[in-house]
Amino acid sequence: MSTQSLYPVSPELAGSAKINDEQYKKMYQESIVNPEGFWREHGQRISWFKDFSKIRKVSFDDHNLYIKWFYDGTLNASYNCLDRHLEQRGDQTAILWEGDDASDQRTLTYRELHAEVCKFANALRSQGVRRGDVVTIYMPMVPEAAIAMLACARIGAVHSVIFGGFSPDSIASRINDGRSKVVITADEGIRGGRIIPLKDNIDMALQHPDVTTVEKVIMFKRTGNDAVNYESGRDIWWHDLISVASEHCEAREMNAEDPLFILYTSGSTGQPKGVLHTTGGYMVYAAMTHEYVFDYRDNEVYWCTADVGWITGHTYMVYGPLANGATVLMHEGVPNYPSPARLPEMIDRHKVNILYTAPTLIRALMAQGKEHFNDMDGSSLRIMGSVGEPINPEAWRWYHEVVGKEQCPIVDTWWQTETGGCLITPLPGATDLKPGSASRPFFGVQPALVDNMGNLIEGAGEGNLVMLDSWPGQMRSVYGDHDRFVLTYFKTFRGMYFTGDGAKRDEDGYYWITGRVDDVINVSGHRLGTAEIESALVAHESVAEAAVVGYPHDIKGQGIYAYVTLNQGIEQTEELRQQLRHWVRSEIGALASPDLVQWAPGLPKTRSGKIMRRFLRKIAADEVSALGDASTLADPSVLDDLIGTRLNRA
Ligand code: 6R9
Repeated sequence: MSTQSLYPVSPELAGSAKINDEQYKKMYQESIVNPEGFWREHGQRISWFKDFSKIRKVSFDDHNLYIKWFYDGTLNASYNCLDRHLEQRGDQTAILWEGDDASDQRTLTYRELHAEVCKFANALRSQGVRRGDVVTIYMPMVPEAAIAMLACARIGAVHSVIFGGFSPDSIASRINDGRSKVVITADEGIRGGRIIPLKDNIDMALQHPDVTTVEKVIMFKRTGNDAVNYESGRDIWWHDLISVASEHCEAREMNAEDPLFILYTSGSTGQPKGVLHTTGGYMVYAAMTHEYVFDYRDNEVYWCTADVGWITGHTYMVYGPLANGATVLMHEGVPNYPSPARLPEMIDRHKVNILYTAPTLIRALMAQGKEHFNDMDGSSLRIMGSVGEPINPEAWRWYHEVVGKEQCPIVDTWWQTETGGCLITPLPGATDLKPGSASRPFFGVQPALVDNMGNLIEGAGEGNLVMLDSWPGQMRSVYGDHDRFVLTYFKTFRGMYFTGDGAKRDEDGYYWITGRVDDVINVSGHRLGTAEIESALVAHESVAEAAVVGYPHDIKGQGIYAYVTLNQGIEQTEELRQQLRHWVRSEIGALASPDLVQWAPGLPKTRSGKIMRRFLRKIAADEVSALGDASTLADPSVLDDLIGTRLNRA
């Protein structure tokens, strides 16, 4: 890398930040050489009911796999986010909320948030929710989403948050997998001026014949639309429940390894899996990474634009910042609605110090022009973050220059639902930045690159990204299917955690994530399995076969390109193409709807019938001049046909 593309740590931050480069190197070294001592100390950053004496018990051996952290300690996650702050910062704002319509503003102090969580925790108990029960949360971005999560944690129930963009079918399979008895939702949500029929979606999901466990649906009144269905006996209004609930609710003493939540995420095969996180290690890791990665300081206003339905919304909007006593800005809508000026306006209105967002938003803002930022003061802003997908250097520079006025370091944080918190990330006072690189590992994290045979690659090079050892925030299992956990993450490369990503490492030891190496695509930072979309497509009566790949998309990072073979006698019409896009939207959710649908009379297959996706990826990317060796295809002529009718042309 040339030094021109290096953005060194500012002398001011090197002097004032919580961690400078020298400290980073020293602490990183210690975390690897003496993990027991390192984590014994840092485990203390959260409050324990009963202190731990055991630090870690880990084996990545696929025949005998176990991962435990702080495992004889007891604690409560909600206590850590609320009770322990009351004395010091009871009157400090915990959640600063702005509605989709900017005239809607609400604040909750730590004391108020604590009271609301206690009331709702009692309400959940009154509905029969017990320790270990899975509670499904399908909520808009309102403080009650966080209240619901923390209330579950308070009584030892396990929350399973479903992103508001998922369809009734997707909700049904998640409820079913978790065997939830209680669902928490709202009448409707509002996002970017559009109404989201949350309760209608839940009603439809519950009509699904497979869904038999749900007894109660708790509904928060957001819009107050009278037309929303209310089924007496099953449905209960949130406000009715809390109006009779006590503000006193002791936080339940949980073991460090008791489950805290499940979050569904897509992989390369099958249905989305329930990533299981436990309490102690997750909380330590969430709090610690939030403090160091954002150089978070007391009393700062911190804004994470992620939806609570994703892992970023869990770790860096709820658990990490609240454990650290931060003031969290929560926004109901999207940061570029009603215009791109919404983002700078919100930063100035709330004097935001730390902004954490996604490359797809930056690219969308970039496309709309920097003039929307002319009136921005921006002087409060100190640190900016990026997450969800690789950030291209152009977007990085635009973010740095236009949003950060060249004053704010960008932490490009690489991590996954499975990792619980950031694994590869710059630290603002320690890391010289290279646009496009997530840079170096966080404390205790041991990334490595391996070739396809599993051989370690030393020095500068490129390969599959793996982790050689555990960190406290690591997922512990796939809910209800531990074998799938072992198979998915620990069998590809024996004795290592496989991330599913590819990466390069440069001469300085910086990591550059190149993207997924499996059949997962990343659309606007949302993970989707191509297999899920394919199975939705083939479930349509007109479709015989489908293959889905990602292709480069200016705003979304990747778009969804579907090759569809229709059943005999079905006509290839524009109408059917639209129908299929809508079909996938209703089967999975709008985020999975294919951008491009190409009719494919045949798909490139080997003689044994395996679809050769690398050809399909190249055609979708409009890279047709060097397709590579097609001699193993059963019928190489299908390629000419697909190339001839390809849809994404320069
Ligand atoms: C936190 C989150 C995980 C996948 C991951 C990778 C991609 C996330 C990234 C990044 C490059 C970054 N990814 N952050 N790629 N640079 N800074 O996004 O979790 O939804 O599970 O997605 O996202 O491919 O494997 P999740």
